[in-house]
Amino acid sequence: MPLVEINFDGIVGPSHNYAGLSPGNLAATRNAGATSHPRAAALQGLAKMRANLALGLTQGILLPHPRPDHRWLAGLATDYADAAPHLKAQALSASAMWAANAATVSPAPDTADERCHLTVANLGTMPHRSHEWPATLAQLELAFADPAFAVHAPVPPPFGDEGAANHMRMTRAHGEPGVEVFVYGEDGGPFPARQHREASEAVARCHGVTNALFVRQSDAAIAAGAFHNDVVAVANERVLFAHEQAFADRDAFYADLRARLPAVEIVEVPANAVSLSDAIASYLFNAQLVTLPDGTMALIVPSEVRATPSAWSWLRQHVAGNGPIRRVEAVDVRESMANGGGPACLRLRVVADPATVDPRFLVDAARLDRIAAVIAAEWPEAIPFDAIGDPALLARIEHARAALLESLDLVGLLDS
Ligand code: SUG
Repeated sequence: MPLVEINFDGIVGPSHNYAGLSPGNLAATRNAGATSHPRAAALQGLAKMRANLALGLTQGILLPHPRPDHRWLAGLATDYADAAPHLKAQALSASAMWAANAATVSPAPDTADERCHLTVANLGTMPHRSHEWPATLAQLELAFADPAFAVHAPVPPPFGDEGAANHMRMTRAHGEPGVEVFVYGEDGGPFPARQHREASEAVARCHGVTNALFVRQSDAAIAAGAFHNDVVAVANERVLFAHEQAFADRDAFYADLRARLPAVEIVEVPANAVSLSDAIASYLFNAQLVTLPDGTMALIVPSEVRATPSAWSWLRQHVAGNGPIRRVEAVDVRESMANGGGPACLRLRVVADPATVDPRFLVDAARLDRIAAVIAAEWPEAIPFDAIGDPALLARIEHARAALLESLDLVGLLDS
């Protein structure tokens, strides 16, 4: 079977809540203290996967992590009952749902040894995300155990690595060699730059990427709330869809890209059509740009784009014209969006032969139905912020995850 793009979506965990843990992520800080709806959140994620299957795309899943993370708390010489409130919230976060931050992926055609390499992200900048990597590593080692893959442990701190959210792979077609664009930020603005150049370079070396570009994110984008590059740019095959103010030196970047991939099509949205602030509020670029089975491209956007007049009217004009995006699908992932996670954040792209992936991590409509039934029965309906320390809630969260792993024949992951 040829190499295809598989989107692995993180299933929203039963502890999904709004604790405002990510400075620089405007949606998350704005919604701090709100009541979350884990069941609706997870079902919205499943509906997105169902819609992608209906478009003819190949779909995979990644599972919620054990929460609260007792192992992490033990490393801090405490336990959940005694932990300070901020540690409680950090230990309970369901942030592993944003699978674009799970790892950086270099497909086989891009690497020196022609294996698909995955490096788990250390997510070292935000405390609540810094303890995701051991459970991510365990899952990826299981899902990608085939010799077609090489799964690597994270780059060591202090070099922050946020995974595929700061990485764009461009190529004429998924199965052909590509240019890998690693986007990093520089500290100095009001919010942390989460992706460090040293980490991007280490990942590229570790993967044996033969054609890598290192591009600096603009300070203006980070300051406006683009805490990851995928909030202001997305690429698929030969198409780069980006905001005019996404990169520090866009002319140099575009020239490098054109030299390495002459077929590249750059679709740039000017700031006078969609401001950075509208781009970030709507998550226009945090979209899944995908190639459909007929070879045309579709953009899967959050429904918030439809509610943002500048972004929606730009998209309508593009589709009516001759641009490469031929179709737009809006999906409702509102619960995730309220924590700053759009459709693109929820998925990790892996270009591979699906036959080499552990089938327990791939889904069809019937398997999604089974997952939906567990979620409907077990996930908490709502988590008011002040319930975060409630022992009954914790027991429910742990039981819900165990029920899901059991139904997917993945109980081996219970403790990791
Ligand atoms: O890291 N939100 C995530 C959102 C990640 C989005 N991912 C991509 N852009 N690829 C983050 O900021 C909020 C959790 C809280 O505040 O409780 C959070 O972690």
